[in-house]
Amino acid sequence: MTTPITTTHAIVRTPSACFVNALGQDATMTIDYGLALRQHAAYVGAVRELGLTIIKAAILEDYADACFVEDTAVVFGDAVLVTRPGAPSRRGEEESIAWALGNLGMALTRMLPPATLDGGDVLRVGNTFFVGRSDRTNHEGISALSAFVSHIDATARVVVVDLPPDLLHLKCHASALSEDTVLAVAGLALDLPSHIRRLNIPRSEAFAANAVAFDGKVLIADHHPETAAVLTAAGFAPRPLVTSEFAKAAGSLTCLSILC
Ligand code: CIR
Repeated sequence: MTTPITTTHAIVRTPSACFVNALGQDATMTIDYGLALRQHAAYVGAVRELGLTIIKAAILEDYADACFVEDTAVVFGDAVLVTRPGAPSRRGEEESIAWALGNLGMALTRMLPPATLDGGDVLRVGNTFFVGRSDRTNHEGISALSAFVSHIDATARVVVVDLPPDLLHLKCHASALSEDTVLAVAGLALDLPSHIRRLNIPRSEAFAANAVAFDGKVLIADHHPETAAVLTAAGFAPRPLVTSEFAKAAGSLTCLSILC
């Protein structure tokens, strides 16, 4: 059976002042915290306009990367795998996210050591889960994901994708636009089921492959005209958004929310 997915909410978290110390920054760049707050507020407004109810998780003063909530949970229907993030400095972020998801009545499964997995490595398309094996997501984390999904849906499939060392997460280069459509950088190897439609974008616009989609509307990174054209031609409504301060910390659009 395929679990019907009903998405109604988005969990987000405002970055705290220590966001300027977030992982993944290029030494030549500096995060402007005031601008990051404005961009985050615009992102939250755009997600709300998609039609989702916003839940704000507690701000964490001591966690530089805590705004990237996606990495702390994998949602499948009304069940959640609370992850153990791959970066040691991020462990603990998941507690307040688990609390928020539990408050929504979702069934929580906890990932235990030595497993690590970042939600940014998990691309769900229908009941197929592609998972990036990366610096953040290890073999045990993938096993925990497999156990979680098969417990919910015996027909669900987990497909491992080995990532090149320069790719932080699988979803840096692909994201789901609906239950049967994927947006991906051309050339990314994904063994998609035959009923899944794949929309390719050029490598030159790779950053835009990570898009937040709901109900036919798609938030994409600003200044990616070819991606916008591909989406429009396929019947989606792209909405460009500026998230430059988050990109400086290797964050893209899906990282900033958990749809549930
Ligand atoms: C990190 O390195 O963990 C953060 N600076 C960026 C996380 C981005 N998350 C995501 O793509 N899901």
